[in-house]
Amino acid sequence: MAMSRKSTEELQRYLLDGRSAIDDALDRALPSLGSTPPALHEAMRYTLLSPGKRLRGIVVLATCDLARGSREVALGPACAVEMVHAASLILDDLPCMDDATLRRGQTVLHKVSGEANAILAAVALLNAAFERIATTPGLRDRARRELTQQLAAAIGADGLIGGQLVDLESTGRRLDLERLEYIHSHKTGALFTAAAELGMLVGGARPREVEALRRYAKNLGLAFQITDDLLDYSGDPETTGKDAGLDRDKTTFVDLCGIDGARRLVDDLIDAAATALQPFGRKGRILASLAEFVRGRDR
Ligand code: GRG
Repeated sequence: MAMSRKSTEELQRYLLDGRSAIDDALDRALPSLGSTPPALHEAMRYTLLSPGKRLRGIVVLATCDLARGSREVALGPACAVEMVHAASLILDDLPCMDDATLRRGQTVLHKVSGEANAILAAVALLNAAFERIATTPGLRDRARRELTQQLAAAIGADGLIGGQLVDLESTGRRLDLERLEYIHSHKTGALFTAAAELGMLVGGARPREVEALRRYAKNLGLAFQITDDLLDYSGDPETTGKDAGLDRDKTTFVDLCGIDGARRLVDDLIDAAATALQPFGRKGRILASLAEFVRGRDR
């Protein structure tokens, strides 16, 4: 469904504000350049502060806003999610994984700092993420514990790491739709779902709201990955800021469903995400617009 001009403008403003609040908070969260050891801090900042869309952090802010939580408090978990995401990009780009050359419009970290420093920077970013959760002011003990647990679970064997491993061992093999969905709901979807869960925990959402927003995030995360497959197939590196054609040896949604079939799948998932928001009425409009943005994204 095409968005009205008013919704588009409102979302653009929300994305700009959210991105700039998250960028500032990320900058403040890390030791400044030149801190010891300088090479490590340079490497951490290189990927973390490069121009990402900050969509996962924005999902934390938007789900917290929906539950009428404090934006100030939500910025801590939003930064944590973006730190985990940046760590995963650094590792994913390594020669032993996707062997990428371009990320966020710049040369991948391991080609600038060497593989060893890139791996260390990724591990340091993961630690910085949990430090954020531990030090975010204004959280009750129970919420802090649950935030820690949700984020750890999203990264682990039943999340990004598990999905990535199955993705790597499936390279060069023909997969069916069920296995492909497993890979992507873990490798990509898990962090979107965690982002929504973190935002709801900060906002103190009620169980029925949590259930609905989990459904929203699950559909959004998978739709996001399918649009990523489409962009790998036909996107423009000038616009996406990353290599095209890296999925050449992998089975993608485009291989299994064709371009039109993959687009239809995205439509179905975005429609399901919008349906999950219906109980919230107008309060859910930013998240609904965000889903529309994912449907039409070119970067
Ligand atoms: C220990 C955190 C950790 C991970 C280890 C390497 C790995 C396991 C998982 C890889 C996960 C991964 C990179 C999935 C791809 C997700 C994806 C579509 C990334 C692109 O996201 P965008 O477009 O990127 O939101 P920007 O640059 O805008 O942030």
